[in-house]
Amino acid sequence: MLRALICDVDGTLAETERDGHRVAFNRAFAELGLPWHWDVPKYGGLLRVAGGYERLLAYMEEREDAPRELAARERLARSLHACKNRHYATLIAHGGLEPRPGVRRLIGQCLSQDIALAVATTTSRGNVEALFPHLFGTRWHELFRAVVCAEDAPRKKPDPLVYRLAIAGLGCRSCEALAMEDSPAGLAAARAAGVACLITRSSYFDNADFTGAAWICANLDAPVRRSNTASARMDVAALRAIHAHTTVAGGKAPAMQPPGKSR
Ligand code: XBP
Ligand code: MG
Repeated sequence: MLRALICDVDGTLAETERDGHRVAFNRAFAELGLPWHWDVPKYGGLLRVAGGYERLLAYMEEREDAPRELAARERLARSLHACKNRHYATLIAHGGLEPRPGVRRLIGQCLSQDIALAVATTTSRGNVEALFPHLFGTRWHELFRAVVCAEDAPRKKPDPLVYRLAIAGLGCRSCEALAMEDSPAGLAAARAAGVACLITRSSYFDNADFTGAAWICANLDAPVRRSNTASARMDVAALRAIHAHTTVAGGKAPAMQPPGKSR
């Protein structure tokens, strides 16, 4: 039986990567006087590395003008990351990010129909605390039974740690939860923790391979049609139907996928 929905943040609840973190990284580069710039496709490639700090270190590998010594690189990455997170919070405060379609609706429906909510994210806690009041109001803490962030799970996705901690925080079994993700690393993390996973495609992972997902949709307002349910949009009935027909251990992908990728 479905008891909980575990939500990824970046790319899933809002397009935070393209319109938030990427923009904030570029402001941090400028603030620290670096001639570095991540355009939309460049940042897409860098997303193969989970974690903003780790992403900066990976980028320095390809830069001639990055510090040579590892310790100096780490110092610079720490400064840039802290600066980026400040710019990210400022950007949100100025109304730079909105929830993706259907996010607020589905969260509300889950709460009114006894589906507990948790967050499982690779992003830093400060970024969640900056974003969530904007997405869900100042009492957002009351919506989520567990909020697991980078500081809690230092081994980042695709490692399953963040999902294991979310399951523990929820107090349910992994087979009683459904994950909601937008990336292959997130899908792998959820599945490795024994949690079936619904994919809502974000701009950066529009064409990614999501074999093994319990369901794939363009966004939460897209129609859901499958043998055991037909909903105009992703709702609790659809979540329950998708969950009921999923076996993570068996690793089977659904036979059907809704057409279209409109967002
Ligand atoms: C999110 C991440 C994070 C964000 C930036 O992945 O990988 O690193 O890009 O946040 P997911 P930080 O959506 O799979 O959780 O800079 O705080 O790392
Ligand atoms: Mg994500």
